[in-house]
Amino acid sequence: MRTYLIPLMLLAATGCSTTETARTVAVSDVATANLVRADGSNVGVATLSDRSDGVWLSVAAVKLTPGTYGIHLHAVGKCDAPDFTTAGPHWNPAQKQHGFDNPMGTHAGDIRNLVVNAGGVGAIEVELEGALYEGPTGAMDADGIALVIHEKADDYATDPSGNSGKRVICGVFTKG
Ligand SMILES: [Cu+2]
Ligand SMILES: [Zn+2]
Repeated sequence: MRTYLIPLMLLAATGCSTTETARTVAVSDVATANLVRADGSNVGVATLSDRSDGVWLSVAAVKLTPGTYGIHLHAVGKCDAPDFTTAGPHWNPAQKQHGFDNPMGTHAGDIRNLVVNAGGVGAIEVELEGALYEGPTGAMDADGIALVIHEKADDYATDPSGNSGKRVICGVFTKG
């Protein structure tokens, strides 16, 4: 009888320690972006969420070449192929310089490099600290916002673009 009780107690303790606490996050609005290459092929999706705990960006991209790539929010919601220059510079409502390692940085649109695994999948979820979702200085302002993935890694220092090369993938965020 006694040897039978011990494993039951252990099970109960394990059950308690692995129970996840549900965290309530209110979402006011979500904007989504289809991520496309210059040839129009779709490689994934990004979302911008206006949440009670901040503005969050999530990206899930597939069919990419394994590696590390610069990824930013660019100031204009316009992705004209083939070079996607219509997306404008990095989103920068606070008039800062580029880069996490730049003492004069960073742009609100600066994001840590996207690491694409051996299966060709690159995914992130990050809080855009201090960012506003909408309004004149918000992400979803009058001229919108776009996500851009580049041909090489961001060096986190070179102003204004992190020396990450060509714009390879682009997506315009739209509400709803
Ligand atoms: Cu960029
Ligand atoms: Zn930047």
